[in-house]
Amino acid sequence: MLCVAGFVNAQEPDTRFGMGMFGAQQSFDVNFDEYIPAPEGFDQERPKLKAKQRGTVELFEYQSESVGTTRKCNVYLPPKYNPKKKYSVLYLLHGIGGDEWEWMNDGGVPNIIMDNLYADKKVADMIVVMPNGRAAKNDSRDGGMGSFMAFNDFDKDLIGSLIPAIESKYSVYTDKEHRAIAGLSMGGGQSLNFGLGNMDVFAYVGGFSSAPNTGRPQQLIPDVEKTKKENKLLWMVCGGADGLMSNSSNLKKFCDDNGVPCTLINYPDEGHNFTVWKYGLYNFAQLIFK
Ligand code: FER
Repeated sequence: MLCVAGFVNAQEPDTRFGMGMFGAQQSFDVNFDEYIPAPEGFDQERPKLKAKQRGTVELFEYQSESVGTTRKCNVYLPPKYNPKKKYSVLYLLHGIGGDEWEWMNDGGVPNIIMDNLYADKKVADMIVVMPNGRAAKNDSRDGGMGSFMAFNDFDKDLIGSLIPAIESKYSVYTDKEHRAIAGLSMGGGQSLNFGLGNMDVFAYVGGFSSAPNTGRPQQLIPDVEKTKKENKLLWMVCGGADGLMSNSSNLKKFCDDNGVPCTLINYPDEGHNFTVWKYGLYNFAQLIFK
């Protein structure tokens, strides 16, 4: 769909940060991709699913060389996870106020979304790793905006310690074609920065409502031809009433101008919240490893 350079009316200002920056009227000079609503119930637990049709989520600890501590992440193992098979890995990152529990405990229901996608045979076999993206000795939620540098530094922990630890514990593929990274807000910026910055590690990259930590387009894509060749998916979504849209739309505009395949969906009238992020996971998960 080539349109939507118009005004979007926010209904309720989003108060996630109480900064009044989410929910203003906005106009966008960018070509959005078509918004197709997720089917009803995509994020609802299905009582009819048997135990063996449900995945499990377990806490995993690893030694971080760059941080110098033992760090934690949550790992979703799909229904009937079988160590005799091999799985792809989606690294799914949280926002500035979150930690390794945010997706699970703050309304993201990633296990339910994934269980439903598995039941409907809409996803490739994958595990989902939900790390703590604040690479600091104190990686608790208290850090807030003060942990900007710790978020920035997470690539060293992710690539140097977490990925190898996941690959030694779980039965997963170890090449870029079987690795994806996506995240919400601060984690969306991290995903774009780390994913596009390490195309030998991640072939699939997703940013949901990406925050101002997102690199400038020319920093993210310094070599257009290389990105076209090495990246298999660059996919974004952001709420139309989210004041952070420009982080996504600037990248989308650059990609369109330079012929780099890139998706950006404007979630109509939505703010900075899990409605958008659940939609992001639901769609992104179906596009990767295929
Ligand atoms: C900012 C606004 C929002 C910012 C970060 C965020 C670093 C992050 C939001 C989130 O993770 O939910 O100006 O600057």
